[in-house]
Amino acid sequence: MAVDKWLEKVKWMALKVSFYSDYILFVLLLMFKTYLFADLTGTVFYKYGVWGFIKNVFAFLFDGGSFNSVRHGLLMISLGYILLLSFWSLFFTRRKRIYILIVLNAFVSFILFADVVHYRYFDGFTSVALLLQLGQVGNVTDSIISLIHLKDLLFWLDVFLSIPLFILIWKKKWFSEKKRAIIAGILAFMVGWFCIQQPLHVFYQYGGKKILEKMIASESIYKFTGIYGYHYFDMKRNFVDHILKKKRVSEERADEIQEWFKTNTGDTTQQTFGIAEGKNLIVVQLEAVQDFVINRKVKGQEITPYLNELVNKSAYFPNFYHQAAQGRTSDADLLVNTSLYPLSTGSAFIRYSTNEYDSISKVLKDNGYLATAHHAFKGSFWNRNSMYSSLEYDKFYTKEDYQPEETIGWGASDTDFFRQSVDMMPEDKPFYSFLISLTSHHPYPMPAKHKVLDLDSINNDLLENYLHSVHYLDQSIKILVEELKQKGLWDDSIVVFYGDHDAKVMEKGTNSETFVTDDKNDFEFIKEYDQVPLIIHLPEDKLAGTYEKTGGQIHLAPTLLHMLGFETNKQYFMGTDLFTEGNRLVALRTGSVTNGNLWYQQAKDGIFSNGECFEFKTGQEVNINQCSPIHKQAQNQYEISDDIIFGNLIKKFKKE
Ligand code: GP9
Ligand code: MN
Repeated sequence: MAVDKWLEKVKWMALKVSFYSDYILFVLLLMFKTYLFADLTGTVFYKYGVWGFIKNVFAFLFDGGSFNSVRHGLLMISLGYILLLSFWSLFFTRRKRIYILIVLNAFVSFILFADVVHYRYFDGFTSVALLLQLGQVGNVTDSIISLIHLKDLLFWLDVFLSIPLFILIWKKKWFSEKKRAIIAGILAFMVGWFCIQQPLHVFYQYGGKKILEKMIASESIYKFTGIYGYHYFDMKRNFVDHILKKKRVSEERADEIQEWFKTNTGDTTQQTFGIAEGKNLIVVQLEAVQDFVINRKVKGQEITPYLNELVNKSAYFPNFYHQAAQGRTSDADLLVNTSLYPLSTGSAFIRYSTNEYDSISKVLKDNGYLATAHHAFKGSFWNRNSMYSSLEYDKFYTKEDYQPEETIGWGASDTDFFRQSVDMMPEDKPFYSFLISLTSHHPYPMPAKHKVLDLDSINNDLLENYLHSVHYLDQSIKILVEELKQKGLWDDSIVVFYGDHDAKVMEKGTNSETFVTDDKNDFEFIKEYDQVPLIIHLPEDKLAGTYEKTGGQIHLAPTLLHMLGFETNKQYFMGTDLFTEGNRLVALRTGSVTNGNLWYQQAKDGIFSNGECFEFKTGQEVNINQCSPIHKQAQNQYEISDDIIFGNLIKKFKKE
């Protein structure tokens, strides 16, 4: 009797399970594909092997109740996303549900497959921005085909196998099951929700929220949330910026902005216009190099002996400022190449990479130059793959293109990077090469053999390491210039060096403050904090000298293009030529601003009257109201720049 009852129960259970078998199979298949994805890309939980992967899913059952292995391996969160993606299919009749699951499976398989192929070629995963730019990529079909491996077909096998099933269900009436699984659907949703929220909650405690907000690198999001989570956050970011909170700029405002450009920019100077006509342009963005290292000695040793020599043969701007904000390196890049301000939050490279921009590369390309960008790091970092496609570089050389003999810190040593970049520069054609160095990246770890200066007297580890790495960079720049000379490019090019942003080594009240400011007044600290060197070398050392006037990264594009003999009044560049008369207005994106006579220092709370106003030359504090006009000017400029980016106005202006 009891046996019969049990048998009944088992039968009942089997029936239930068989009713959900399609859904269970769907979840299992996608979990397998999640693993396959990690395996093919060599990321996160590939190290477990298939068994290890499965064991990890259930580790919480044996592991003293701990969910850690599940969380760390991103299994729980991936399962959560699969459930949330599909739970609603359970609200349909079984026949429809199977159709839905087949389509969802094909859709996810396609995304995973595209991600694997993309990862092999570019590092990083596909994104909404990259999909929107597919048309601009040019003909890469051949290289895509060569990147597909046989094992990738595993993503598709079940999709193909499900096609006959699809037809079968379509044709056979017996398969049309009318029952719905509402409760199971709600349950799948709740489990999915928990599987996502629980690990996210833990990640947030380790600073995950910031990483998710900034979305600097697709891989770091993936490490937090798995591949489905990454796509979710990428889509969310795009949805918020481009649909939900899209800022519409009125026609009137657009006209007002165009008017502003007519009266405020586009001036040229007889002195430098066309001074380097027909020459190449090589721009080198130096990671975290601040101006205080130039001509600075410690116990008689120069920190940057080579740059100190170079400033004497070049146009050197000691009162030059970085204007980068949260987007750091990418912001400096935006400022220099597009002459627009960075956004106050996030990076325009990430949030608005598919916009139309005016840029050095575009102007030069239109005039027969070949434009290349070089950075020996992942192409997906700061969303450069997408942004550089918008800036229309002919080629972006990334980590994949360099074979460093030595790696330091984040990647290829600057010496290797510079040497190999020179090899990549074209022989004929005038060209524009934009190089971004990397070795001197915070926190500046340098191998002992590169710590050649005696800096013990400084008594500040971070600052010492920083100076060692800047010294190393200085010597790499020497090699770069020698290589350029050897190739006959030094006197055939404008070569520009500038620092991308502050180095985060200056801290008030510590010996780093005294080191940098030489015990001068408070204003010295403020000024030095964002000062980066600008060194422009022209063939035959033309224009060599020290230019004390103020300037910022936003002014470089018009300055350099004018030297090459190109007018910029048709471009929407917010900066103006650094060689025209007088000081330039330098608005830092922190809200501080100078015009060379006054310096407005923004308070942390952003309230104007809580800030400070200084006389630029003397460092004397003056009445705050004196700074009101430059503060207003800066605010006006940020608003114009933001509207251009939020409203993709350059595209609109160019169409008119
Ligand atoms: C990495 C490099 C560093 O690609 O640009 O970026 P940062 O952390 O300085 O913004
Ligand atoms: Mn940087």
